[in-house]
Amino acid sequence: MFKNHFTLIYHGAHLEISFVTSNPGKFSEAEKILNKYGINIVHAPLHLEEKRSESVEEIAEGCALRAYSALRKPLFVEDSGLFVPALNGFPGTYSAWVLKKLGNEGILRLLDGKERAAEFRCAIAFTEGKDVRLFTGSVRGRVSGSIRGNGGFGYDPVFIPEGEEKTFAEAPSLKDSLSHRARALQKFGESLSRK
Ligand code: ITT
Repeated sequence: MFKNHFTLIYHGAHLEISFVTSNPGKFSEAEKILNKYGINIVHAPLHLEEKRSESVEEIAEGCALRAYSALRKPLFVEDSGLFVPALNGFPGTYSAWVLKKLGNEGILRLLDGKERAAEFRCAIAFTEGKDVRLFTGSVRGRVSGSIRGNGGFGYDPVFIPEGEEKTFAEAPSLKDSLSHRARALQKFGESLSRK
């Protein structure tokens, strides 16, 4: 059913790891970074129901366990979102839904006249069936004044990472080194390649 899987040499044997996500943008970023650790990845495009929580860690953990019940093979999932302190953390773990309903234009409207600091957070949850291991990453920055750039996905056209002037969508290569996802994936890749 799923054509794409990670293949990793793990204790001298092949370990197949599926990345369960409905988001192709997440998948291609993960593929690029994990390949650097010798982990070949591909895709289990399931959409998992998420429990309500304000914590990306809690959501990722629950999704990993649900995905494992369905697939019964080593896998990881990832939950992420944009957290804006001036909006009390909104859209946070509701980021996917809010983007669908309001778009980036809506986020810009909500922030009109407000402090524009923002943070992307990501939690990766990996399981081989017994326990769940979490790897987190975040990046601070600000929401731009307008929608800029065509690269990336989601909120990339309105997010400028700290110390930079371009949005992630204008300079998608920035994401490989300093995005919330890149930082969590680096920890994950290092941990798996140490085994
Ligand atoms: P899953 O199937 O993996 O859950 P999803 O897109 O629904 O895919 P989430 O529930 O984790 O993923 O929602 C996170 C949303 O936050 C995502 O849809 C984007 O709108 C936004 N987001 C997360 N990471 C982002 C990034 O690197 N750049 C831009 N927007 C991002």
